[in-house]
Amino acid sequence: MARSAGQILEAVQNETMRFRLAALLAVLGSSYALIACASHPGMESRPLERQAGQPPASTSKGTRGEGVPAFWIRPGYRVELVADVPNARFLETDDKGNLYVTRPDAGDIWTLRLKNGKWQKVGTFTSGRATVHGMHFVDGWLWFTTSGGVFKGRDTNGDGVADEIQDICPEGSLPHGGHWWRSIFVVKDGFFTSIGDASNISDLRSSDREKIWFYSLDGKTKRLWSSGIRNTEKLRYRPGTTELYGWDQGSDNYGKGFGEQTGRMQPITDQIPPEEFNLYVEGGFYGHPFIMGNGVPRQEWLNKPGVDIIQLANDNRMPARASGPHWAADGWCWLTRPGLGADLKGDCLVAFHGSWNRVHKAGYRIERVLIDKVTGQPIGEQMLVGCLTDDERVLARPVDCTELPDGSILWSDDQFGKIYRLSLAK
Ligand SMILES: [Ca+2]
Ligand SMILES: [Ca+2]
Repeated sequence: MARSAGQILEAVQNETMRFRLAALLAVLGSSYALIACASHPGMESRPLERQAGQPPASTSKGTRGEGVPAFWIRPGYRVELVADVPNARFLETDDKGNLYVTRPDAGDIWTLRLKNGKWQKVGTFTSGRATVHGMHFVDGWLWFTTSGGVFKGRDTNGDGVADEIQDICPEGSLPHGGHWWRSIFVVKDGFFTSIGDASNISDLRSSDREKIWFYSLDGKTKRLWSSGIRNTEKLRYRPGTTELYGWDQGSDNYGKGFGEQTGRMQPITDQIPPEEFNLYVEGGFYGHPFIMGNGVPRQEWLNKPGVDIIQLANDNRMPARASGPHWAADGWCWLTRPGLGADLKGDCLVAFHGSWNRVHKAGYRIERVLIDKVTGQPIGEQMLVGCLTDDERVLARPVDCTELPDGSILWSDDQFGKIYRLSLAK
């Protein structure tokens, strides 16, 4: 049957419509394919997120001294560059105006003094001590650790070089390797030191590792203080109390067993576990390697002989505060003076070294932890200095912070070998 002109026109229109529909479906199909790929392992992880807590650079309203990179600085604060010290790790001051800086790679401790607004090296306190790290100055002695020992030294003629050093725990008497950053905190009748996990999540319950020990002052006897820690690099009492606090670094690659692609697509590991600000009580168990952060079990320990995960979870003491995932809390200090503002006195400052086990970097900052003035509990956090750019470039890796007599703060950066001073802007 012959078709009318109208029928032919309709057929052509239908064909055109079918073609358009097919084209539209093709476009939709490829879009769907793109969406599907984007949520599939092997493709990119989620875009740079603000939930990591890094505010945009444009909101930085603090002030910077000469030579200070484009840090994010909270309004009302100032950061100045005050020393160049390659591999600067932990910081400690004494009662004579000296600043000590450990350099574990070089194996020495530098002594610096303030001259014309800069901290300048006056001597090498001690050398030949690979992995030298934690320090505490008490009653004229600088106590310090290596991975394998605990020592104390003093400079009797003021040249910044130790004239006497005593072995408290001789080199090699503490376990080397793994998390080797040995803490030291000296009190009236002894000292605390911590020994971390040898790797990521080892069951080392029957060894000296993953524990905080309390030693007699001569190092000859020790007793267990706390267990279930992974890597706590610094311990201190909360001012005016004998509450022993420390930051413990959470474990890595939690999501790997669920099928994540490490470094590319790890949405579980990126968020879990948090870093822990722990109140370490005698006899307390803090979960590692079985229980993470706020009570999350690691799946690797399910149905393992000798591992009663429910009992371990029941025994676990929760963090006083759980902070950002993989932010890597190294050193920290209490604010005992009102130098950063009257309302900060009694708070804690933390140097977050920054993540390696996240797709997008996080941490890399000096953070204030607010302490409730009535209860003494940590109740919140606030970034004072951020060391990542908007596009995740690293401007510094903070390691430790310490309070000066005027209440300002010195903090170290081991990536670029700098020491900065944080103070109220004038
Ligand atoms: Ca000397
Ligand atoms: Ca814990």
